[in-house]
Amino acid sequence: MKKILIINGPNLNLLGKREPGIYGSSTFETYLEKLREAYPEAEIDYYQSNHEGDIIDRLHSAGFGEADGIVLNAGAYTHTSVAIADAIRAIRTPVIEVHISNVHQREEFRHHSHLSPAASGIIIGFGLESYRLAVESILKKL
Ligand code: CA2
Repeated sequence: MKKILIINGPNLNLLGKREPGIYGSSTFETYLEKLREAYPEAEIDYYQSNHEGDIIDRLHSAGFGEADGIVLNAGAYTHTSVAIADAIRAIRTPVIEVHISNVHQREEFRHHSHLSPAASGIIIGFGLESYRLAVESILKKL
């Protein structure tokens, strides 16, 4: 069974609770249940942290064999974190960068990602569906 790890970064624990106009009204936990039902052939693990170093530690622990693919929404660290970009480069497991909103329709500071050059692929702007598309891409590739 293919193992996929989804990592969500800062503030994404608030999904479904605040700003539904941008991020939708579903909690990630509810969405994850549906995702797991849609892909019974995959083991989908989930990790969320508001802390940069914890995200890096999880990338390291999953990135040398534990996971076949990682789906990462690093939240605002996307636009600031050279350290997460280095971690993506350091591990063996391919990382797909995802964003719920279309960051290119938003403020200028969200247009740049430190992570994109290190990621295997990028999926942006499809709402929570971005995660499913990333899972699909990992399963198709393997
Ligand atoms: O669109 C995305 O997925 C983002 O990664 C979300 C980040 C933002 O900083 C990026 O530019 C784009 C913010 C996540 C905040 O999530 C919230 C969810 C509900 C309520 C408040 C914040």
